[in-house]
Amino acid sequence: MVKDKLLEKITLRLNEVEKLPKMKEGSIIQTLEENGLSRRDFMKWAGAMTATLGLSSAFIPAVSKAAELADRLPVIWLHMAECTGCSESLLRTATPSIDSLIFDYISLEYHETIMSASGWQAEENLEQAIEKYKGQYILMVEGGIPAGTSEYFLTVGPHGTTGAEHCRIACKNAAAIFAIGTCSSFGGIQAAYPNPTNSQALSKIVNQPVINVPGCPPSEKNIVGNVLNYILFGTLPALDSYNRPKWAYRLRIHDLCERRGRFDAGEFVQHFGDQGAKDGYCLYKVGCKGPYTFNNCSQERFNSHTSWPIQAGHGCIGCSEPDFWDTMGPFEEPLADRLYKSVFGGLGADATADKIGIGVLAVAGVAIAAHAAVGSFKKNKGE
Ligand code: FSX
Ligand code: SF4
Ligand code: F3S
Repeated sequence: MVKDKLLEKITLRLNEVEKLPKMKEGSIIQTLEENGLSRRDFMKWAGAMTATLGLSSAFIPAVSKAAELADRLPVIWLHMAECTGCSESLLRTATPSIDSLIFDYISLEYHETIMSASGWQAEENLEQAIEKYKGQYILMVEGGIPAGTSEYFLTVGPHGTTGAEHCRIACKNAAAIFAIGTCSSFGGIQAAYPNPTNSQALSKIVNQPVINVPGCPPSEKNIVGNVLNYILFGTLPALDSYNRPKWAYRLRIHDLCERRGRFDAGEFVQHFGDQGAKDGYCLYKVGCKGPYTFNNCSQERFNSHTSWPIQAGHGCIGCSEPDFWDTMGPFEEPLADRLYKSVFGGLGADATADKIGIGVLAVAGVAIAAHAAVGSFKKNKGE
């Protein structure tokens, strides 16, 4: 019943979006075919994306339709203080994934990395895009934003307009605003202590709702999924207390980790390069912050779904959490008794990870929870 109502709502919304003028030549299917991908690949992708968005298989046709209509909603993408890793992760790939091809297919009206215009012409393009698509465009902002009396640390274009001012102007007429990457969501590395440029999150610069899509960088699925989600629903998705869409950030890395069985069995890498590392043991003792980090990396992975940090043999460094540069380091040591304040607040993440363990950490100063204690007990016994 609820499903039918939702499907009906989505169908109405997609019909409305379909009436908007088409802004690209050809179709997404043609684009995919030109890149050696078939309709069958596309439907397989739509199935996976539907599941990622937390929808049942009854929604697959709607999700594929939303992808086909991705050229109807103009996107303006601004760069602030950042490394451009977010854009790069999506765009620079030898074998483009369907996600990155869909991103290509989206009507990117303004994106400084990939457009040919520069200087006055670029400024003019931005002004025109904002004017022409007033109230209709999706705004994506990448990078931290120097604020307050430090605004001038970031000026963009020949007028010397500050980054913060660019954001304020572009946000004013946007239909939806996404902070792409941890820098734009929470300030990022620029905001790490002592934050010399007073870099801030986009949500601190504007008084409008901002959907945070953190990660340094976020996966291509999490970026494209947000566009599709907006096409499907036309409203804000359900968000957690850090304004991250729950469909992507509701679970901890630790909950979805392929090494979780090793954690539960007390099998830990003690040093990089040891036998445990070769055998895929848990990386907690060499600094993994998966128990404190909310993201879907193990499911979506990076570089066209190739791999993700833990699969590659390094612990999660907590890159989708606020202030992770300051609070999660040193990256190759456990947090031990320095507890990280998660979305659950206070001891939340640790409490669910292992309450007893925290007691052990605090009292004995040992690096990990009861699992670790049991693990080393077993090991010693074995030895
Ligand atoms: Fe870089 Fe985007 Fe990190 Fe920041 O990412 S990948 S520094 S989140 O703003 O380019
Ligand atoms: Fe995976 Fe890290 Fe949790 Fe170990 S601590 S199970 S490596 S997320
Ligand atoms: Fe970042 Fe951890 Fe994923 S470091 S990329 S949130 S595994």
